[in-house]
Amino acid sequence: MSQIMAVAQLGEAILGIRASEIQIHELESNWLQHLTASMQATMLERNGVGIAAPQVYVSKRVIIVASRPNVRYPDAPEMQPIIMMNPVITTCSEQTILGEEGCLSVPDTRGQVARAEKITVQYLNLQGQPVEIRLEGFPARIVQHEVDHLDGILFTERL
Ligand code: K2U
Ligand code: ZN
Repeated sequence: MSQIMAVAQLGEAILGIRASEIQIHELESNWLQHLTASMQATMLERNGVGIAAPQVYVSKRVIIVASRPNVRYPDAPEMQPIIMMNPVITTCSEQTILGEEGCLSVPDTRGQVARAEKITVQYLNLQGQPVEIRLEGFPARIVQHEVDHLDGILFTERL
């Protein structure tokens, strides 16, 4: 049963610290399943295209990436939400692209942020298996925005 969680707002300490890695023994645990289900419910409730655990007051390296077409990115791909544990961006294209971003933790603020156009990201899935994928465009932007959250960085610091 997943519930909608409160979302930490700009200025709250949890958004400014580095989140801790998920330990192997935590994978496939009940609380992690509940956390990710509740993160997803909260993200959808707030019309987000991504969310990071620190935003729901859990300082752990867990993110959800869920690109879908929206008013700012009408040609964004519709993708199944990807749950990533301990994500690491292993390659970044030299080319960056400016794009509009917002944040569930920074209400009523939008800004142009330069992000790498293409990235490779390695992570553990909920089954604890290592996965490596290449992303570009809006999904790549979302991953970079969410991994920033895990490192205590908000998009407003990149404007
Ligand atoms: O992490 C969050 O606060 C969720 C953001 C994710 C995001 C990442 C990159 C670019 C834009 C947003 C929310 O989805 S904010 C709502 C939103 C959705 C689409 C485009 C812009 C803002
Ligand atoms: Zn954000």
